Amino acid sequence: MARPFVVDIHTHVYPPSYMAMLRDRKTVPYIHDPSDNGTPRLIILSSDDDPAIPIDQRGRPVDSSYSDINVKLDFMKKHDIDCSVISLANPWLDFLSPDEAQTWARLINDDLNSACANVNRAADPDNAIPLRQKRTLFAFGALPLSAPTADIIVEEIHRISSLEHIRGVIMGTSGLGSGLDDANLDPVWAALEESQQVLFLHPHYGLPDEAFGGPEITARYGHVLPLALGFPLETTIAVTRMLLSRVFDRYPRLRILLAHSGGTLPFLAGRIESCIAHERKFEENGGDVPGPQRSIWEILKTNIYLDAVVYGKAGLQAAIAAGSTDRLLFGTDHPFFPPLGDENAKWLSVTTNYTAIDETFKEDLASVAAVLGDNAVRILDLK
Ligand code: 5CU
Repeated sequence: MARPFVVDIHTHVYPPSYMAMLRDRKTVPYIHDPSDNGTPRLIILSSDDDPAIPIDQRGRPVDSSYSDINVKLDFMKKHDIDCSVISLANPWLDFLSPDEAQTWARLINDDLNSACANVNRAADPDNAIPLRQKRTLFAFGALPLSAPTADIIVEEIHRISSLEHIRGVIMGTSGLGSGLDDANLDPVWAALEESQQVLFLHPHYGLPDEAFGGPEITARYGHVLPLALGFPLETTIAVTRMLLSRVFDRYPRLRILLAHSGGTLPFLAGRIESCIAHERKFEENGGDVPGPQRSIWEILKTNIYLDAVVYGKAGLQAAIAAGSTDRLLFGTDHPFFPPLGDENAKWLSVTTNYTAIDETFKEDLASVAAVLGDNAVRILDLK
């Protein structure tokens, strides 16, 4: 039987222009070049910028895997990935001043589109080879969320709809700065719905250190608490705020891909639904605030797609039970979570996700193929 076609929909880059911008900065997010010419350090999470840690050791090493498309292609080859839908990594353009957001969004989106075009042209100069027989790239664009008006964001959504290799947008949970239940985001939801672009929703901000016992405790365990728990809860909270503010009632055709299998959303959906059903504030229960009209269960099956970046069968089963097999998409989170030992080895962060898919579907090879690539081809219209 032929090997399944594999699409990685969760794989990040910092284009060289973005790396240069981070190098010019001295506050998070920034890149620090050690004075001894050692490997540059990437300081992107607020917990990375701990003044108690010498600056040459803060954050994490940032090598060419973050920005060099050839390194991405090598990684794809090594892990049998045929097609990647690359996206700018966090914190995207969130931190830019209002006057520079639009320029950077255009630059980054054009850079991403050209990077895909160059790779795709090199793989198939005459565009004659079927998608499944070559190694290709597509991309999610970035949005100028700090722009002075929502019109600028809407304009970029429409502009990138016509870029050949862009297949949606990636966005964090802060929205315009006040979260995703902000009514000022309505024009953005409307534009995404109208263009039917997939919104890849990804965490960055995590939870305050206090949620983990304070900054000392967070620092004691490195990235484990912010990444293992802060990221998934951030996503869960963001989507729940969208639900409660009735975004999905107003924009019932939104298409949202949630990172890390939806954080904890599949597992907590029943509890969220139950708390809504028992909330006296809502009109349905005698209060004066309109509550959400569509259930989270329905939204999980109609508006939401989940990636399969959850590193275990239990998480995948929750994602399938709450969503469905045909809405689940393979991803790697490259270049984050590289091997800490032998750098030539296959990445544990990738093989664990492959194994979880195999263990979940066993002999059901059609479902394996769907999650590994066929769903992405259909949902993102890859061709
Ligand atoms: O390791 C990390 O900090 C991250 C990150 O920042 N973004 C991401 O997508 N994955 C892991």
